[in-house]
Amino acid sequence: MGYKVAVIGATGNVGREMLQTLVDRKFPVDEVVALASARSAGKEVSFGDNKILKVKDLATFDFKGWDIALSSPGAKVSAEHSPRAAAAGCVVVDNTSHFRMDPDVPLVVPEVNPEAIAQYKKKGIIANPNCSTIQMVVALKPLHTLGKIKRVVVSTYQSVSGAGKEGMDELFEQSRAIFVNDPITPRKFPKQIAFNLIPQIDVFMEDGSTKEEWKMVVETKKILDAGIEVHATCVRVPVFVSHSEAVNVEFTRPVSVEEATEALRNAPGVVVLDTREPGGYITPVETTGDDPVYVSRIRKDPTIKNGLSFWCVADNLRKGAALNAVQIAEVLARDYLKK
Ligand code: 11C
Repeated sequence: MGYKVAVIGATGNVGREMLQTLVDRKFPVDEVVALASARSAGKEVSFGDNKILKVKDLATFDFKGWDIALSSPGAKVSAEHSPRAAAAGCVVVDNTSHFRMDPDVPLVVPEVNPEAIAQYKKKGIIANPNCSTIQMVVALKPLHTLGKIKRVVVSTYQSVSGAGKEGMDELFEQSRAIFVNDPITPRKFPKQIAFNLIPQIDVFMEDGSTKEEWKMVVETKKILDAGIEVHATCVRVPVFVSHSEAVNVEFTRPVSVEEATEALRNAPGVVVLDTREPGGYITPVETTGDDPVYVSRIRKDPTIKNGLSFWCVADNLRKGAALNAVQIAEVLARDYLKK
């Protein structure tokens, strides 16, 4: 017997990927419903190769009798509808930023803190972290076990798909416009993104950091260890899918490159590709559509006492969003909602 699963925000980049990931991972689904705003109701989305789902209106959908909702609409929509679904007995895995820092909502990356899922009983909601945080903590976890991390300095190179389909359309349209000499009018992004990069993701905070940078700090503390200091610079780059990160780690004790590489090689969800020769590292186009968090360029940082740097790339729509949500649903199904 399987589960009745609702996918909220089913017409978006992440919603579509959630439907595909449920199929790819053979999640035991008895029935699936695709939900979105009234504007998208009636549209069609694929569920695997042979099934088409007609999108239903989220606002009028009754969640009674549904087991799990994978939710990725805007944060405001989630604020209203995730608690409504949870109140009807449907456990929500919420991919928006709205509930992540709520102390009664677990923020989960299954390779890092699966035990936190048990706290879903408080509100019936589990939060899926921000994509840039997810891939970083998957790589940091085995290193933290090895040498207790004190501080992380990270620079991100984030693809336009993090800003949704509109972000992808804007990169495509601006790239085309440049070749045919058309004028460029930024809409989704604050400046030209084609053949450029933008050191701003999300809104500015009072201290001069951006909200994306703030998320990496507070989410890492909540998921991995409140004692780890994080300093982030988040940059949008003209790449369609997959986020990359240059990560610098300061440990409490010495950790050799060999030890770190071995720990990363044995870590769940991580693939090390690091041959120290031209092309012996991962790039974003190579990870797109793939599940693992890839790690390359592992090397010592001789400028601090116990320092190590690495390069990390993952598909932001899969491990950074849909896959992580489905993995949470798998733990829920296996350990808490047995059928
Ligand atoms: C981006 N990381 O690349 C963002 C997208 O808090 O879930 C995901 C925003 C979030 O723009």
